Amino acid sequence: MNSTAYVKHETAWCPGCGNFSILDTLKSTLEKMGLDPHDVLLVGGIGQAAKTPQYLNTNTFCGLHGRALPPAVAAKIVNPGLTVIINTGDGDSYGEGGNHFLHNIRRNVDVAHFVHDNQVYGLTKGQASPTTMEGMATGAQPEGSMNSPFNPVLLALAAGAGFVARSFSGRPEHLQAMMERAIRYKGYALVDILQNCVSFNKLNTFAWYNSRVQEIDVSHDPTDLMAAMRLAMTFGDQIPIGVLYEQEGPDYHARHSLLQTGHKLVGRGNDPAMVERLMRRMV
Ligand SMILES: Cc1ncc(C[n+]2csc(CCOP(=O)(O)OP(=O)(O)O)c2C)c(N)n1
Ligand SMILES: [Mg+2]
Repeated sequence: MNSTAYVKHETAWCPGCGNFSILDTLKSTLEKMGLDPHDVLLVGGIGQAAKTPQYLNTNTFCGLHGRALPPAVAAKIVNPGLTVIINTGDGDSYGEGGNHFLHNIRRNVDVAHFVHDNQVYGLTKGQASPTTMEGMATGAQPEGSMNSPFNPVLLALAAGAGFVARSFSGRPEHLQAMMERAIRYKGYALVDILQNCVSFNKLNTFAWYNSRVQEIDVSHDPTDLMAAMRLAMTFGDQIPIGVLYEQEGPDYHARHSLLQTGHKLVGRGNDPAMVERLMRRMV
């Protein structure tokens, strides 16, 4: 593979944004894994995080806000040879896309989902997201967010996700290891990436995360769901980062006999005469 294959494009992010490190780490992970750009599909929704696919020259699709997962899993289902990676924000995937998040965990299509969790709506200038801490004030809610946040990694574990990890944009080596394991995992894999937003989140700053994140001890058994849940619930003075949970199980393709027997849309011949016959039958 040509190591300069993943050329980056100029971004529209603020100087100091955690997205730069996530983009660089994604690029180096894909290169380290030797994945050719034509075998990779990056999917985003809408938001600053969701622009990530637009900044690397591979196959990309940016859909609607909250709706990155449906086209991503559809592409993987019909083209199992693709490595499908989703880059979205906390608002995109935990807010407006909350239902797609929950139900695609159940579907377990083999995709890697990287949520850039800056605990705020960045693109739209600072409204509270589902992970915004209670009381956090921004220009959009000067009296502070009045809702309780939810815990995305705990939610993913409760919904049955087979791979759940947490990382931080300020620890690129750690992040690269998490990205690689998530891409290699056969099934839906979530990496919740804590990320600073210099413009709209003045509470959860780089220093705030940096002084709290701690790599999970090697003694942790990632197949132990209850231990994973305890680590997931630790989010305060200490924030454990690493693979919380990893358990093998049948993915979407393995559960569907038709897909197992090699049926796929990609590569299938195209028969315009058959389409015409079908159309005639409908009129
Ligand atoms: C259907 C729809 N609803 C709302 C919006 C407005 N909108 C665009 S991005 C966004 C929030 C982005 O927040 P997040 O996903 O956390 O990404 P960030 O910008 O923080 O990276 C919202 C509400 C939209 N474009 N489309
Ligand atoms: Mg956000």
